[in-house]
Amino acid sequence: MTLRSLALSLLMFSVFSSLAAVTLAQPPSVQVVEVANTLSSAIGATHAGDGSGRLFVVQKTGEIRVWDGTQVLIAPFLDLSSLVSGGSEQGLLGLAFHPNYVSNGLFYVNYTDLAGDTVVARYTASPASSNTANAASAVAILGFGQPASNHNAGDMHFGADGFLYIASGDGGAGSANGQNPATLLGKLLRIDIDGDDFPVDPNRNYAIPPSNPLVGVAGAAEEIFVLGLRNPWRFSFDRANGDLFISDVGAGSWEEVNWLPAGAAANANLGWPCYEGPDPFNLTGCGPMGSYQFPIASLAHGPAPLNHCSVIGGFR
Ligand SMILES: [Ca+2]
Repeated sequence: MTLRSLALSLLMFSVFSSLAAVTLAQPPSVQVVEVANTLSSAIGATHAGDGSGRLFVVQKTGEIRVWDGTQVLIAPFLDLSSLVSGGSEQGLLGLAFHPNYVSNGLFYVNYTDLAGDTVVARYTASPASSNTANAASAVAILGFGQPASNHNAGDMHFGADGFLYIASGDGGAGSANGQNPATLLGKLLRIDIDGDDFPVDPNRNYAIPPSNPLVGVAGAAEEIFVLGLRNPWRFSFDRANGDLFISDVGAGSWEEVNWLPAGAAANANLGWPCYEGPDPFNLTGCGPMGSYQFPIASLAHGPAPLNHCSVIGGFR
C-alpha cells in the first residue's frame, strides 16, 4: 500500500481510533495527503493487489475511477451508471478484486440495479494491468431483492480464507430481517466465488463454503456468516490477524463498532433489531441477552457533545 492510499484509509481510521484510545498504544504519526478532489459521491477506494500503486475509487453514481499514482484518469475503469439506481442509499456500493487478480483479471462489484435490487457481478480486465475493464464481461454472481431504497450496505472484501464477504443491510423500515435466517438481508454473507453452482441457478454462480455456520440448517440461507445487522455500510479485516470490524449504522440512539476476532466471527449475532448498541430496541421474538454479541464501541446520538453522526466504517 502506498503512503497516499494509506492516508486515504486513515481518513476513516480516524473515526474510531479515538474510540479505542483507551486500549491502544499511542498510534503512529500519520499524515493526510489529498490526492484528488474532483470525484463526486466517492464511497470507497481500494487497490488491486497488483503492486501497480493504482487506487480504484468507487463512485456511488456507478463509475470506478483509476488514480494512477499521480492523477485520476479521465476514462473510467468501468462505467455502470446505466445499470445502477441512484436514489437514497442506492448505487454502486462495493468493489473487491480477486486475490489472484494479477493472473485472472477478475473483480467483483455490488450495486442496486434499476429495480433497486442488489446485484453482485463479476467483471474482467484483460490484461489485468489495463486501466479499462471490459464492460461486456459481466457475469451475474448473486442477486436478491431489496424492499426499500435504503439499508443496502454493499461493501465487499475477500478474507484471508479466499472467500468473498458481502455486507447486506436489513431492507429498511425497522425490519427484523437481521434475525431471520431465511433471508440474506441484515447479514454478513460469505461465498466461494471460485466454486461454481452455475448454471443450475443463475442467482447462484458460486459455492457455499462448507464451514459456513448455517450449512445444513433447514430453511436457512447458507450464505450467512454473521447475523443481526441493520446497515453495515462498511466493514474491514485487520490485515495483521484477520479480525473483523463491522460498523453498523444505528436507528435512533446508537452507532456501533463491532469487533469479531478471527476464528470467532462465524454465526455471531450482532443483535439488531433486538438491540441497538447496548439498549433493547425491539425484543419481540428475541432470545436471551446472552445470545447476542454487543459492540466494542457504542456512540450515542445527541445531545452535544455526543451528537455523533453515522459510523460508516474504519480500519485497524
Ligand atoms: Ca448490534
